[in-house]
Parts: sequence; C-alpha cells; structure tokens
Amino acid sequence: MAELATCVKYQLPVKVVIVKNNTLGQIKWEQMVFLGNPEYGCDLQPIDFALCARACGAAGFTIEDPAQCGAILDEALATSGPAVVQAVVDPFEPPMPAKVTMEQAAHFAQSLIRGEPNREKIALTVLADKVRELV
Ligand SMILES: Cc1ncc(C[n+]2csc(CCOP(=O)(O)OP(=O)(O)O)c2C)c(N)n1
Ligand SMILES: [Mg+2]
Repeated sequence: MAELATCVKYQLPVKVVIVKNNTLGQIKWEQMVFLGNPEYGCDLQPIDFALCARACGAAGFTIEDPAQCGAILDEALATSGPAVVQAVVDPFEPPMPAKVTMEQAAHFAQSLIRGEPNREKIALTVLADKVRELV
C-alpha cells in the first residue's frame, strides 16, 4: 500500500488486481493437501482494499458478482492514474493441482477428518464443483 501513495504522487497508471479471499490461501491448502493437517494460522484480518486505495487518492473498485467482472475491469483499466480492484473470491474453493495424486487426495481427506475448522463449507464447495463439472 505504501507504493500506492507513490503511484498517486506521480500519477503512474499502475493497475492492481487483488484476489481477495481473506486468507493465505496457498499456505492453507499446502497444510491440508501436502501435510494432511487442518489449516492453522492462515486467516487474514479482512481489509477493504478499495477503501484503502481511495484513502490514498487512487481509484478503488470491488468485484463481488462474477457477472460484473468484465465491466468493472474495463472501468478500472480506463482510469488514467493508479487503480486497485479487489475481486472477492470463495476462500473455501480448493486450488487442487490439475492432476491430483492418491497421496494428495488422502492428505486432503485426512485434514478434514483431523478437524479442519471449515470442513463442512469445503466439502460443500467440492461437491458443488463436481456437480457443475457434470451438468
Ligand atoms: C516474501 C514471501 N513470503 C512468504 C512467501 C510464502 N508464501 C507463498 S504463498 C503465500 C500466501 C499468499 O497468500 P495470498 O497473497 O493471500 O494469496 P492466496 O494464496 O490466498 O491466493 C505465502 C506466505 C512467499 N512466497 N514470499
Ligand atoms: Mg489470499
């Protein structure tokens, strides 16, 4: 965020897109899929990055509805100075590798069984993804 103030000062046309899941997502899924443990210490204090951007004098945008994604990105890219776009995404979406090994699948299951705090929401997301793939 400090660099954003510099961008505003010199009116640099830097556009930043933040994929906002309020968590250290990669670390969380590594803990689960590589180690078989429930997530630990990954959640971040949620920050309204669009508001922060505006407080610095930059343009700030929020994408919450995927249908609005294109229009909001167009608007952000059309601004002359710096702009920040925060794109709100589902923190329970597992970013699994394209090819999941048996070991990774077993670790994933193990992390849920060992008491992953969000296991119901994660299981529902995985199920919804599978259904979406099939229909
Ligand atoms: C300077 C630095 N510190 C730590 C890491 C280790 N690391 C890799 S991914 C990650 C979490 C990133 O979280 P976020 O930026 O919210 O992205 P997400 O995985 O949620 O999409 C961390 C801490 C790193 N790559 N670089
Ligand atoms: Mg994150």
